[in-house]
Amino acid sequence: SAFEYAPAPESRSVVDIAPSYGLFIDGEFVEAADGKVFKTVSPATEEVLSEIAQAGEADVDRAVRAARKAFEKWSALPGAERAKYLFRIARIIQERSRELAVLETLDNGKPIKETRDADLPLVAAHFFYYAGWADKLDHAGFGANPRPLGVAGQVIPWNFPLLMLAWKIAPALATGNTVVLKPAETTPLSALFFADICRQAGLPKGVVNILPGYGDTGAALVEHPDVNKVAFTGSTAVGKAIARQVAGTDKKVTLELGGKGANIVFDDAPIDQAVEGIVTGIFFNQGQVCCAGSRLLVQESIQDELLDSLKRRLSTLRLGDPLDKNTDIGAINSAEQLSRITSLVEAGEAEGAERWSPACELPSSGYWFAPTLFTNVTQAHTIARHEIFGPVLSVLSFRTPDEAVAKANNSQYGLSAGIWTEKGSRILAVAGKLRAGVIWSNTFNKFDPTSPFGGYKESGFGREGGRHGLEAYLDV
Ligand code: TXE
Repeated sequence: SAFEYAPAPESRSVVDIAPSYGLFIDGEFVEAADGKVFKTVSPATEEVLSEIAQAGEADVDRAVRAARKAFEKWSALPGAERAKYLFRIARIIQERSRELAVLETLDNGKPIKETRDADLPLVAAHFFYYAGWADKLDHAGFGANPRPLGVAGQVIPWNFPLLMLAWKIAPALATGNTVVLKPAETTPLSALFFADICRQAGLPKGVVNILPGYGDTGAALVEHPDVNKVAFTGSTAVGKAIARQVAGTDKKVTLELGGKGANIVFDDAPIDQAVEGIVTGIFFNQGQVCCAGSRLLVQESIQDELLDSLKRRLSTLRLGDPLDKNTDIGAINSAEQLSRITSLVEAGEAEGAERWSPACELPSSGYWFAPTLFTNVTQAHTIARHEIFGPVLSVLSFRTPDEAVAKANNSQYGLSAGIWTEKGSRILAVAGKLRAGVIWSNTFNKFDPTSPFGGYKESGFGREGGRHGLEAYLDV
């Protein structure tokens, strides 16, 4: 039977959510030109959190104009001056991190343990890191005096709302561009709080504009003739549509799309450590992670032992109130995402894979999915090929390193992979053959602003993070 819960009132009161929010254009919160609004709900309870202005084409135009006007002065500022604003923003994020973590958990459904210990520290770290580059662009290896592109139109998803904002906005501002950003329709709140932080930091008007809305708002932004650079993170289908939309224009584009990461465990791997890495790889953020290790490739000789340990570990995971500090598995972000996960899991069962979940009660309201493991999976199965974007792990086995590499690379995607072995030489040999943008060894889902992130194949192109992340925002 399902259980009822009320979110812990104590942590809920950390953040003050207004009943309604406007669009953030030219330094002001304003209504949409056509007066349209939509609601954002807590996926854990389905409680309405706030009513949000929904940007239409006229608002996109207004925001792009504001960004264009601001670009003249912002791009002309000495890098050291831009750095001061970015450092200020980074410090305010740190100061307000409790509030932001609770807000993000409410709007997204992910456990507070994650927003507090992963999302928020990384968000601040990205602003600090790119603040440091702002006055050193001549030394970034792109030749003397690289120039900003102009107005960046940025469209982000709902799985790491504030972190994706940081990945997009920090390098854009450091390099002297101005920004119009569209957050995802299910998670607009942290971007609107960020707008408030920009005001608090005294950022000049128009440098950052935030336009909540749906896909049509994103498409209008991508389409706008005065947008010089498009940065998108989201589904491969929309990424392809955007690539078609900008084809033949002078817009530069970077796309960060889906994945089907292989987590490869060799027979000499430290099993306990590998089990932790497998769990982090697929259950972090309920598996709604583009670089999730959603395919476990395990060497045949240790498969039984590893699966026993993994099942024992999964039985200890706590699913429930995302605001509870002990929660490991929170809510799925939306009813739509839950139904996508459910239908892919049903396909897995229909095609003959064996489904297993630990005993686990799901709350009676909100969007929830139990941690799920599939064995007897073949490479042809839907659940081995499609990005599920949920807490669902498909287990496959291999005998030799070459077979592991072949199976790992047998995907339309190429975003991430993990290698678990005690042999350093094997890590290097296998990593060299994997077609994936990010490869972890003996760990998974570790992020750092100094390191570039991005995909091979249909996982997209361009890199975010690190020195490479600057290049996407510069004419060099
Ligand atoms: O993505 P969308 P959805 C994958 C994941 C998931 C699936 C669908 O597999 O199950 O995509 O998720 C905006 N022009 N990823 O439907 O639609 C949209 O408003 C411009 C992987 O949520 O791609 C939102 O802001 N923008 C992923 C953003 O695009 C458009 C993260 C992402 O939404 C648009 C999310 C259009 N035509 C989902 N249509 C990752 N790479 O991390 C929608 N949008």
